[in-house]
Amino acid sequence: MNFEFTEEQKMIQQAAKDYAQRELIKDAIERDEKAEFPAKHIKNLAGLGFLGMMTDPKYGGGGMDAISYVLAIEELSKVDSSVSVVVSVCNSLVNWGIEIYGTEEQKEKYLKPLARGEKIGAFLLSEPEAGSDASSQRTMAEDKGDYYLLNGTKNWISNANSASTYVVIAQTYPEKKYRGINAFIVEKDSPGISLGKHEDKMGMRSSDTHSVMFTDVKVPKENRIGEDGFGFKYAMKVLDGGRIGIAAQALGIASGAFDLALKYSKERKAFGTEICNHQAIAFKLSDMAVKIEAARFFCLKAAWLKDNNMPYGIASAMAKQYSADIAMEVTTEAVQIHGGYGYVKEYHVERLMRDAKLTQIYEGTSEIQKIVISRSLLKD
Ligand code: COS
Repeated sequence: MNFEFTEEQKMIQQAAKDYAQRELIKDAIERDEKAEFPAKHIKNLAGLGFLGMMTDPKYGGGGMDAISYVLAIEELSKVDSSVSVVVSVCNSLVNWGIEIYGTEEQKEKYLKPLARGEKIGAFLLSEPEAGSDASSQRTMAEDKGDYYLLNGTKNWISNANSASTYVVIAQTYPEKKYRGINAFIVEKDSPGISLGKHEDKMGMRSSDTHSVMFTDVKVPKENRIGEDGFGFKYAMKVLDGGRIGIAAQALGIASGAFDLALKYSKERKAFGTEICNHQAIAFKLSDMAVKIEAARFFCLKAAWLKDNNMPYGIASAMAKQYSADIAMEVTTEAVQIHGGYGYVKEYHVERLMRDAKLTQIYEGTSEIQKIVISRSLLKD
């Protein structure tokens, strides 16, 4: 076992840290209040190569490994998860699947601009009645010969407005259930696509979340990804990797809140001494640090398995469930350590606590991760 990062991994970690601590922090509170998409930062991060960091350089990406991805997402998420979610969705939910399962034509036309960060992607799986129960797709993709006709509604779509390239999951043969589902690359400006209102969320407020409606949208046959009926497995495989990104995001939120709580506890005095000298606070800090370190190991192990072409679906489910759950615990304690100051916006921790909640919900709730993990335990 080698716990040392390579020079390249350390460089990427530092670049993400520098950007987050110098730039993202400046307007994070304001963006959260206004629920404003961080367009300027996404453009800058795209320029630095983060949106396609894991994609093969042959297709315009950075060719970096999943460990580097975890390190970068953690650093960005210490400050603003509404930004890191764009990096995660583009790399894991959109680029990776097209790179692994797409045709050369699809990679040329769609993956290259995505990997170069010229375009943003979105992944459209969830529906009003198919969130956790992802195989109950109601969006229809009717086979019309040389094109598919898309009709239906997708919900809770990150990057829905800012993306140009959608990957849409839809049902073609309802009688075949999950074996009838397909995945498609759909251009957002196709006639028949309309957006619902921007969701007014509790946390990650400046990420760009909308519902998306499809009315008789024509999708060329050549835009289907993989074999006919591969869409559900495609979505599951893509989510296996996506969950590493969200686990790293939860880890970042927790460690960002911890850093703030540690600093505050060394400055704030009560009963004649800095509050970190009170055991009630010191033990909280210790518990938080242990949980964060465990989450970091989970995230890095899942990434390492992926980098070494070993099965990583269960490891990523464990990483996501644990990291998301401890992010909620750690951010709650960070607010507690700050006392009244923790409850006001200026100190950032209340925002991190609100952001943490979403990591227990999206890309598979904590309960869904337990289904994935327990099924693997009970198999044979
Ligand atoms: N990789 C590859 N194949 C997978 C897979 C994975 N990670 N998970 C399931 N499959 C396959 C199964 O092997 C099965 O195929 P076979 O019958 O050929 O063996 C098929 O997919 C159906 O699997 P299963 O019966 O387990 O499907 P379920 O409907 O029971 O759903 C869960 C399984 C709950 C795990 C799935 O629906 C899920 O992940 N839900 C959450 C979705 C989610 O994250 N939503 C939020 C979206 S935000 S982008």
